Amino acid sequence: MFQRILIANRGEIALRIIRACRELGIETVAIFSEADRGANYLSLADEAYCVGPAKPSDSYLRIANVISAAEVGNVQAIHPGYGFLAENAHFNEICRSCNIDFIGPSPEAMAALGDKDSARKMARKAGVPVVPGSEGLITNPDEAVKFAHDVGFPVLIKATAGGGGRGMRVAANDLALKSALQQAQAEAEAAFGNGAVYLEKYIEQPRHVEVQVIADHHGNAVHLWERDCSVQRRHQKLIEESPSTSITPETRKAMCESARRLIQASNYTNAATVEFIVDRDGNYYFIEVNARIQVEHPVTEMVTGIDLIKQQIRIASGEPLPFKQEDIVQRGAAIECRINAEDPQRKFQPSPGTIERLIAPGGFGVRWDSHAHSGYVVPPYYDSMIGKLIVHQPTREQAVRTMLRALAEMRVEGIKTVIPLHQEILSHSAFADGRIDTTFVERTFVSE
Ligand code: MV4
Repeated sequence: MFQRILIANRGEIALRIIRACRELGIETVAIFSEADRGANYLSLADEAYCVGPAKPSDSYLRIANVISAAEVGNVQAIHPGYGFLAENAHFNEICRSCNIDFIGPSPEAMAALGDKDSARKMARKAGVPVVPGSEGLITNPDEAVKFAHDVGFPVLIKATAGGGGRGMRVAANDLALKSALQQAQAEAEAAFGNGAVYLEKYIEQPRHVEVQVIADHHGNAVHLWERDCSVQRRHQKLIEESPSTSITPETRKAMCESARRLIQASNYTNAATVEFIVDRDGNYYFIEVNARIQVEHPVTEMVTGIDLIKQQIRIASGEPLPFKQEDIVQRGAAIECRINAEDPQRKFQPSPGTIERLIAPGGFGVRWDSHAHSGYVVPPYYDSMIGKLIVHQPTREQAVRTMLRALAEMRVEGIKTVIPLHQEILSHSAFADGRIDTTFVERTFVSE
């Protein structure tokens, strides 16, 4: 097992990893930007080094600075958290060349599944349903039109280097497709340095269901069931839950086993999330793999009782998985609300500044993962999430009630948050009935 690791991240996930390490008896080295200097969670690490100015590209994303901190801090491994360098195969490779274990997949597996076209091919090979679409990359307009006629309009153009909704374009007819194709290629080239695109049939009002998988270095891969992330706005998830209300028990089994098979067939190790969309007829289709721990991992931890961060660290240090697939039970219902410093009344504009007063909820079935506190200053430079409120109860109905009780207890003064929106969503009959898809928030709570 490692004696000392560096956490290449900030905020709640840095704190989450520090906590796991403390319980494992592992020393931690934190990093911070000038904007995060003096933050309380940093004092829970054994050491902390400044990696540069506030701007992410000058600090948390600056590979040379992060590696320098790891060398000075004399660590054996780096946990990247989510965002920043977490899915950067180049950084991953540099860690390897510096003899530092990257707590995540190999650079090769990361690159292979990070490229959407290559991930799609691997999914097909592993017998996982993918959205009907082009066999591979699309290079000319005639090819695009041919595939669109095969699968039917509307179609979606996706950048193979994109992800999380970036680099997508819908087209409804031949003419629109030809011009959208050119635009999509140019945009992808500018945004990702890779203009390659492929086509999929456009699935209308899909639900977003993803499967957590972990794999060790001994050929074992298990899934930890699914999370439903359909409650989102502009590709920003707001609420995640497990189990999903969008699928039947048969679909759940098939989808989770599909995800596990894909990860195992890809020689992938550590934590992965396999994303699917579910159409209105209940068919599920693979869309992409996220090669990192995700924000919403606590939902899975609550229903399975498995600490995913500790498992990531144990896997990276070479330990075999301590359980088999049949040991992993999805018990009860868990829901997570992301608490963002944003003003839902002003188009979700970021609301940074001083939290004058913060009172976090507690009690049976309530978990609060956050680095924030009374007097904490939310910096304007990073993601606006100040914490995650997670509940776990025997049934979904009870979990909703506990979440509403916890949200009502919570006090955040000095900044705006999305708490009022969460209260509206959780009180809505469509949410209670599980009638939610990825368009629900924008259709129901317009605030343009
Ligand atoms: C789709 C789709 C409809 N049809 N693919 C958006 C994020 C990226 N991971 C894939 N996404 C989508 N792919 C086809 N063929 C609709 C979406 C989509 C979406 C997916 C998951 C969660 C939220 C979403 C919001 C809008 C669109």
